[in-house]
Amino acid sequence: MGHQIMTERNLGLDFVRATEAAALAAGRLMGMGRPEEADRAATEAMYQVLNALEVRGRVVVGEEQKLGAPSMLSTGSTVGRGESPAVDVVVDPIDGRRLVAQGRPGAISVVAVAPKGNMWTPRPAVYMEKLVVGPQVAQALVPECLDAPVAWTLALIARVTQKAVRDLVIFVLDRRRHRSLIREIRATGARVMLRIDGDVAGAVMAALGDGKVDALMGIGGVAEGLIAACAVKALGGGMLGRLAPQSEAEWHAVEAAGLDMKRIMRCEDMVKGCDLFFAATGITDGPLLDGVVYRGGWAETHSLLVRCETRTRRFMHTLHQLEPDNGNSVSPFGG
Ligand code: VTB
Repeated sequence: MGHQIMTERNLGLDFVRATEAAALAAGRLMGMGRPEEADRAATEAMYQVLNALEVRGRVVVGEEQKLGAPSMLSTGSTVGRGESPAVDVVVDPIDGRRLVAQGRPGAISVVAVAPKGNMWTPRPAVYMEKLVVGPQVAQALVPECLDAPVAWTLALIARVTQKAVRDLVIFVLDRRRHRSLIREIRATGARVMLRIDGDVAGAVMAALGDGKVDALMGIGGVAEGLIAACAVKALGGGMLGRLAPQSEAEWHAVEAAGLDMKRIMRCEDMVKGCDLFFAATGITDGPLLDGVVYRGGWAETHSLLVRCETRTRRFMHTLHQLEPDNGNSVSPFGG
């Protein structure tokens, strides 16, 4: 059974090497103003590690639709050299490539993995609406929260966490489409954490429930949404999601594919069961994870690996020996 195989071998530890490799490759391009190049380097490094694993993996949703170019980790790509276990993977070699290119905080590399068939396949959708909260609020989260006035949802979060509304911090992507959302949040007195990219990290911070970020709200990428659902589930947080096409072409493609745009999904609708791992490595320093540091022959990474079944959260600080000539990791597979 996939379930036992996944946990017996603790696949998560294999997968965190993929996010480390991607971060080590992307970190070299921090602040260089070349987002596509950073993305290519991270994707290639991640692919190499994933492809060397003893799994039969399939990427359920890539970012090619949004980025307009296919990669080795596009939707439907296969990874791994094993026959089993058969797994679904969802990856984002860089969540926040503009953050990397501009040397801004908060870029991370992420992977989530579950037994084959357990992940929602939202293709050809590109955008979705998301609401993420921590474990304390998860039980109180109701589908109405997605359509209710923001003040109502924030009052609910405040009540459950025993905070005042003005104590709350809400993560929102800085986009024109979020203007009225941001206005509504501010009108309640709650505070807004605006970021130009990186809503997977925002979702993870909200789901951690440590009180620093109380919720994530707004519309972001579908791939990031599915990864977030995996992370949130593994962390015991709560999430609501709904497809939110941002162009006529996307709307028609989603409709033609028979996907339900009205359906409000919870984590369980996006990823089944709890045989699930989420791994993330910091690329640039951020509130969730520190970024990559290079020191001549060595590089340091900081990662988070969450296993859903046991809710174990491993925070890993790893030293990687680098090749003297090219400054890459000694092992092409991330050490
Ligand atoms: C978000 C953000 C990502 O895409 O999901 C965003 O977290 C949504 O798309 O880092 P738009 O940028 O088109 O608004 C990213 O920015 C990655 O592309």
